[in-house]
Amino acid sequence: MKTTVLGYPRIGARRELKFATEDYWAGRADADALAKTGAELRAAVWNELRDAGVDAIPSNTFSYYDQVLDTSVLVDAVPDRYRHLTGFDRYFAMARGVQDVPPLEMTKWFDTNYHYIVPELGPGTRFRLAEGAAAKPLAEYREAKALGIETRPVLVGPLTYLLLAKPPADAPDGFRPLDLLDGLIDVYAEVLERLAGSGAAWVQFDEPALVADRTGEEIDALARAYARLGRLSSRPRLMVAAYYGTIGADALRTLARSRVEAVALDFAAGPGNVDVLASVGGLPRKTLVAGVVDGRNVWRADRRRAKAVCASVLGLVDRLVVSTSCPLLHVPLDLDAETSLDPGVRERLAFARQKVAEVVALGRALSEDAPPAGEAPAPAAGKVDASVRERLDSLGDARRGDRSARFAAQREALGLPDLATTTIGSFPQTPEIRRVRADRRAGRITEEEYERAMKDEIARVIALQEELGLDVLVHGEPERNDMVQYFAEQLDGYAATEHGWVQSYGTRYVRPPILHSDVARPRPMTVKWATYAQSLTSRPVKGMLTGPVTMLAWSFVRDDQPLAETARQVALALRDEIADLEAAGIRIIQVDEPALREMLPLRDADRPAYLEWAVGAFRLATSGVADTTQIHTHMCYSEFGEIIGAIGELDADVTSVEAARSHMELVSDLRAAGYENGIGPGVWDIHSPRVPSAEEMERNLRRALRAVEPSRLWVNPDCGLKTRAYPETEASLRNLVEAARRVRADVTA
Ligand code: THG
Ligand code: ZN
Repeated sequence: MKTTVLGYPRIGARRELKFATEDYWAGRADADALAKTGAELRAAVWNELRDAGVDAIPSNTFSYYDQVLDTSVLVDAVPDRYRHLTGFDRYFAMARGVQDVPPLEMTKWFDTNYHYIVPELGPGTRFRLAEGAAAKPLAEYREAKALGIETRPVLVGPLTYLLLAKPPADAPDGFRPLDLLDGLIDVYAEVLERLAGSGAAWVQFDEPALVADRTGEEIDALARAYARLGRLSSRPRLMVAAYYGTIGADALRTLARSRVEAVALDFAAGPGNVDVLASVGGLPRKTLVAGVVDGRNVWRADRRRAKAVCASVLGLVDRLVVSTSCPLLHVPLDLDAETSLDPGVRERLAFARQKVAEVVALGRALSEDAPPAGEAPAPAAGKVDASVRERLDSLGDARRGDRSARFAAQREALGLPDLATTTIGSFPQTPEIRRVRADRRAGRITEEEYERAMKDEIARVIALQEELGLDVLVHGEPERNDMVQYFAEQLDGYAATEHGWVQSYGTRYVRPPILHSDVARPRPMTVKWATYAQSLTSRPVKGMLTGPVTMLAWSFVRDDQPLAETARQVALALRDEIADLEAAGIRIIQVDEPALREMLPLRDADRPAYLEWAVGAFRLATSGVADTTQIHTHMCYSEFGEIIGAIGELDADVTSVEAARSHMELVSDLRAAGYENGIGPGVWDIHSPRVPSAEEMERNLRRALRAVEPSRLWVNPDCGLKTRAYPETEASLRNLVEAARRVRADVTA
């Protein structure tokens, strides 16, 4: 049976793309040097896939920043503010902005931890095929061909591209990017004709938008788009890939009736695809590209299960091709690069390189002439911790007592003023702090020296906050790199990688930890730092933790038990940590859930169940404390939409949110959704180096006071300060405290 993969990591084994790009940005290297690194990385991937024995090799899966941005450049959807620039400078300006020109918006790609650059499409947008290197799918196809490798160019599908786009702020009401479909199809048609002219036999259109709920109108657009492309007299064969979930029956029926020659479905994230396929009568006369090797997670494939899926759909299609479930963009490149993984964990894992080998092996095993082979054993399951399971069984559904009783108890115990001031947790991570952490990792300093340096930094940050006059202090988190990584390193059941980088956006990558077994907390994780900070001041110091949902969202998670169960195990570890913090005299504890919204399922029907376990896990973590202990949470986005009701259900005593850019609207939105506890709408947008004036923050606070009483209004920046520098941090916090004082004087007068 033939084999393919839908895409491959593009960043290089040693993150060559990151360093080449950042060198270009810093002026340390020119455009030719960056282009040369790009060409080397592309050639390495094509050669690797060919040598591994993959039958159909994709191209145009490379990107200097993001494949959606590449598409905008391909079809010349370039807003006027970037048109004075050319080449890489135009491209990167769209992604990151330049002096006075803001970048395009960036947002999360479906339910992954990858972020794309949002196309800005208005009524005036005129699509046109770009020339030269900007016509990237053509250029890459020819580049591979010149190396003797035949490839299948990958394009962002027209429907998905338009559904991900947003109109500019000045577009007339009612305008939708989808209105631009016909013009976009003209350009895609030209791309197909040129690819055919160059000899391309196939193209792949990525349409992950088809695994979310779609309206009848959107399905009509899908039908129209592929009908027009299908009718072209000179074109490659068309494969439409719908990954990250189960395709809608109406979408699949539309594709089944179209002239598209192949459909790729995701049998890892979308087990429902077998039924949908049967319900529409299969894909007679078409090829099914069966995504049976999970492209989103790091587990070795269960060969028997993969074969069973293939067998169950064989009769429904004309031809079957074995594939990964989605592009391999979301997994690290190579397990062999890891030297210190526990062998019991390692044998359960497969990264991108290993997944390619799995696809090839499956293809061979499924070939009719393959000799019957001894079945590889199914991958082992995670280690069970009986005491964790027993405790979780006995805890059941945990929640805190009456919220107004808690409010009164905390007023009394903490003695905080109205409009209490605080920060979100981290303080600037100076080069010196990063160096101390690196020195410790490399063994250049002793554990005592490391601890001394961290304590000195904590003391400095506490003194600064006292001097600024903040009411609730933080220790500043100098000991933490990535917060999820920091906690994962200290929990049983989690493994860390050395080189397992995955692109998050542009040149920013993360190394998600691997949650492989039952989670337990062998010892306290943050108590030492928090109590040291508290020993230096009489004001309350907040303990800082990362919530269960975020701990899962930014990790590779087990697939041998429901996510909800894993979430409860993480929650139990946090519950114990919170109990230890409380016992050590920490009176306020913040449990951040920045990823609560990110994990929201793509389909409406799946959302209530998700929110139920997500909220339940948060409550399990936070409900063990006395009424006098105050629980805070923090979320870093301004569009709450679907989850606004769930915020109230979390039942934190105080919730801080990003609100600086939306002018405090969120405060009344939260109240309208029934949220009655404390609110800290960020009054300083920390994503920009700008120092907001006291007057500006004062205005924001007065606006917020229209929806919330002074005793429940908190004054804080809208996110942690680790990416900021000290000069703007001090100046902004000084203004923040001043703004709170002025408004407080008025409301208490
Ligand atoms: N942690 C994790 N996932 C995340 C975020 C996070 N996903 C969403 C959002 N935050 C993504 N944002 C970033 C921001 C910065 C970086 C990565 C993702 C970053 N990475 C460093 C780099 O690529 O140079 C490496 C960091 C490191 O050494 O670990 O700066 O906060 N898990
Ligand atoms: Zn934040």
